[in-house]
Amino acid sequence: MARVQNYINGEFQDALNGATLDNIEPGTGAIYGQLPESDAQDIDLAQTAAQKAFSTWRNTTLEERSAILGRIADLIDEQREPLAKAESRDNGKPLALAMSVDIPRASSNFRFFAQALTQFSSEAHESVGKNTINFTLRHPIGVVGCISPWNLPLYLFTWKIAPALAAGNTVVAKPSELTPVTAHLLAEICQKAGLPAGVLNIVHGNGSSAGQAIVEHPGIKAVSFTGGTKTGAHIASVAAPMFKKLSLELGGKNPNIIFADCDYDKMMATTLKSSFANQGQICLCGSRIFVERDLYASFKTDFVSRVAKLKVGPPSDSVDLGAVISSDHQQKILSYIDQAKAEGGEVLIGGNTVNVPECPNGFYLEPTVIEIKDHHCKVAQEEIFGPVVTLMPFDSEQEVLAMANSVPYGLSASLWTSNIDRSMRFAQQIESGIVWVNTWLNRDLRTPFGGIKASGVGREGGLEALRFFTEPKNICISYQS
Ligand code: TXE
Repeated sequence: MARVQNYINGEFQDALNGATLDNIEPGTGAIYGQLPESDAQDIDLAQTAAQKAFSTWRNTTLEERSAILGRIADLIDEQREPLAKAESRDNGKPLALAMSVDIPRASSNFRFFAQALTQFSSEAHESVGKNTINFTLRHPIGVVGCISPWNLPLYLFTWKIAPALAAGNTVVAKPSELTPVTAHLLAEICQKAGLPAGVLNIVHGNGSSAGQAIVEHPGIKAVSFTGGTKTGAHIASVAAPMFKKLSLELGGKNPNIIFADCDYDKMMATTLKSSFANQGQICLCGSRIFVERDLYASFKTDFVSRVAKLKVGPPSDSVDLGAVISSDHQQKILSYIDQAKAEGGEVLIGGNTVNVPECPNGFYLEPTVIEIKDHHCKVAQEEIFGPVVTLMPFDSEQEVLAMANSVPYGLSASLWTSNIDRSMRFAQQIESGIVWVNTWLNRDLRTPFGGIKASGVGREGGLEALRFFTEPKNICISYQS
């Protein structure tokens, strides 16, 4: 494995305190490397470098900025295979998924914002009859913090960093301590692409020390965070009194609502993915499946028999599910399955660890379907973030809408129907930031991305992200006619 180091002011270095954390490979359960266990000193060093680089980077022409970000995208494409292998090993996800989704999306993030920055413009407002013109400048904020989770490591890391850099900010970024490797490889790519020293600084370490220091640092003016809802609430409590700009992309407990008039084959193939892709560790997974009663019995039989065919195994093999991220997470998921049984849920398939003979200590779990009687049960209300879905029938639109909206979260929802009127009624009333009709995880990077309720605050994506990473300044000029 590549030796993971901090990347500060264009140089690779260990944590100033010399401490390291072990990096565990989910597929084998073995320690396979170390990463710096950085603390506030390293964040301060990174912030100083970013502050120094800011005045030059913000004045770098749009063409030059765009060219550098475009080169980063090209280099990610060139190194797709080694990056995908590193991501799969570090996270436990199937290699094919990293090859087809994670790494291509990381390069798309850079390419998209390399182009978007050349199209970003501000507004002018002429106060007609008052001899006054207003125009609004959009300036970069300064040094910003980007903190990302382990489930889609390079995908989500670049989803924050690319717009922050495109808008002219300099960045102090921290990937998850559980998946540091592709962030380290990204630093090498940025160096090669000619990103000036100090513009992007990557610091590794635990959330409670390195992450917390980013949020607390008075010289880091905005924080973009993706991760758990509890962590998001804590970050808000630290950052809000400092009046930092905050974008919080948090958990989800998304409904997948299936009507009898849907395109059955397309729905079934997509529902398998929306339930179990990335071992169910995507905040957009449709973990609560509701099926119209007329279709319920046949759906249940077909779905369970399709789930039975999913292959779980070492992420480097041709498998549908690899390993979950950690032993702790595996135990947490299993405890939810126990809780579901205690609350009267029936495990239709799965529910156990998987013994993979060549990797006996890996963190493998069976894809699990639980039939529930009451949508208020814990397993249908709390984010499990694993290969576990609940299944329940419904009789009417009103009933399923009430059940769908009954959770604290509001990130995304999927609806399967051929009735356009119904899809519009749902889209209007469902409490979520994203609604997919007859599709799932279908993303156009120009569209706003984010949730409501406990799923977060603010939007990422397209111009929303460039607006987040800039501060508007209105200039009002009165003139003599
Ligand atoms: O997230 P954390 P974890 C959910 C999912 C999962 C749960 C916990 O339910 O089980 O979150 O996952 C950093 N100040 N999602 O433990 O702890 C941390 O180091 C600053 C949803 O990984 O929130 C990491 O880089 N930073 C999700 C990042 O925050 C702190 C994706 C996320 O860690 C910090 C992943 C602090 N005090 C998990 N504490 C989604 N919505 O996509 C931690 N961090």
